[in-house]
Amino acid sequence: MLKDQDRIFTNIYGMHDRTLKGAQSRGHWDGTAGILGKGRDWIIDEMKASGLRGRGGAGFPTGLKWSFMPKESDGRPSYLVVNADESEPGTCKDREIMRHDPHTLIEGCLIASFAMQAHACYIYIRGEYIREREALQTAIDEAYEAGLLGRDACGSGWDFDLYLTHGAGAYICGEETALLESLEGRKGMPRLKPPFPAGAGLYGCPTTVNNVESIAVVPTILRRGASWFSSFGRENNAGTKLFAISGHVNRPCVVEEAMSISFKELIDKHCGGIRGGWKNLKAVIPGGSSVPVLRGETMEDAIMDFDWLRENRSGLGTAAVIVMDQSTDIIKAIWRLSKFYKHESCGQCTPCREGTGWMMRVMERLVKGEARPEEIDMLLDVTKQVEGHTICALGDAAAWPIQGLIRNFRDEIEDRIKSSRPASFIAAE
Ligand code: L3W
Ligand code: SF4
Repeated sequence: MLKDQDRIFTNIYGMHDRTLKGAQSRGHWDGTAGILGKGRDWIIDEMKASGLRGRGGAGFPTGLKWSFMPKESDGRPSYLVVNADESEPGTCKDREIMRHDPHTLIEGCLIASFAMQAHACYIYIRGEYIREREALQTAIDEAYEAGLLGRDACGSGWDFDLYLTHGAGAYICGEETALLESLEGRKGMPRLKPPFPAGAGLYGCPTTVNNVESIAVVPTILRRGASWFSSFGRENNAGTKLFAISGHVNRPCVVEEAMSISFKELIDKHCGGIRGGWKNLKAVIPGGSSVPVLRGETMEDAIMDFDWLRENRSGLGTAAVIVMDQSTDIIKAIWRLSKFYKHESCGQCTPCREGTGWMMRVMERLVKGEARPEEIDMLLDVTKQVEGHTICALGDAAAWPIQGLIRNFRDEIEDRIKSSRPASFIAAE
């Protein structure tokens, strides 16, 4: 288990003072100008050496992503954009950072922007995070007043402005290029990639989009050293990580742990175990709603990192761990996700626009037990037509949970069809 002295997020439960004074007493903003003084190459090299992989779902190496930004300006400004549009079902880790530890993020914005020669950074926060927006804005104002942001930020000689802007409830605006469209004042629809944002992002300028947690860990990594951070977790899965655990555990929580912790330790140590004991575990979605659901038996030996979960045909995603016990109607649970993705599809590409509706409707028939046996393979076929054939990852995200359901719970679907028992969801809806 991670020791308290190795936790980056020291105020994740809001037990301490979140103001600038409180943050400074916990070590934030300590020697920031000195870190900037070590130079851009040092910062990016250190981030690469730390092994940090993006915490927003895709796990792309952060230092490598920063290195894609131009070293020499071609006349266009560079930007950092922080993706705080946390909307993945089950995911509520960035919320805790912004609510209780906002200065960790703000200091990270300055350092990361400096490393990428960005004089401006935009934090795009989801519209529903009203309290978090207020907490963040208060902290930004404090940092300006203290001279930590603005002209000659922290006395470093670097001019830096930080802007907070918010979304209006669309999940798709968490996709990085839809987010940029929204920031520019247009409807949030994903752009075709390439070009990646590092080549042409915000207003056509070089831009890096990073998740809140990815940026908030930067100051501590640079203060304590890349080798300290990379000492946690297995190779290629370095660092500490926030896990948001919900569902049928005794104490749902958000907790910072070492990457590669076992699922069993994570649940026993921090959540008081599975509701009704381990035998009662039925299924787990280990990384937010976009990754395939796994059977409970598989999870008993699971290692919570990118590689183990990918090798076992799921993913770490946002590390939002959704636990379901034997009382769960798993078909109905995945149907509910289908409904979500259908609702959130931006509709610009046909396989996603039409496919999410198709998948949801067949899922509805499976829940009700009205489907014919051959519809299971037909549904699987539809998921394959959507997967990999769309502009952004929402198509994959809609397809994968259903593929996981069919792969791992086919027996239950077949039983439902055989017994044709109506599901409780008709009444619930
Ligand atoms: C330059 C290249 N840049 C990749 C950059 C790219 C992006 C990052 C990852 O997210 C995941 C999905 C779900 N040159 C590059 C390059 N990049 N190749 O690296 O890119 P990519 O395409 O692997 O993924 P993505 O589309 O950014 C998809 C997860 O996101 N997800 C989660 C959504 C919700 C939240 C939340 O609530 N916090 O994140 C939804 O699908 O796991 O795997 O920056 O530009 N050659
Ligand atoms: Fe829009 Fe779906 Fe296409 Fe993404 S995959 S661009 S959400 S229609």
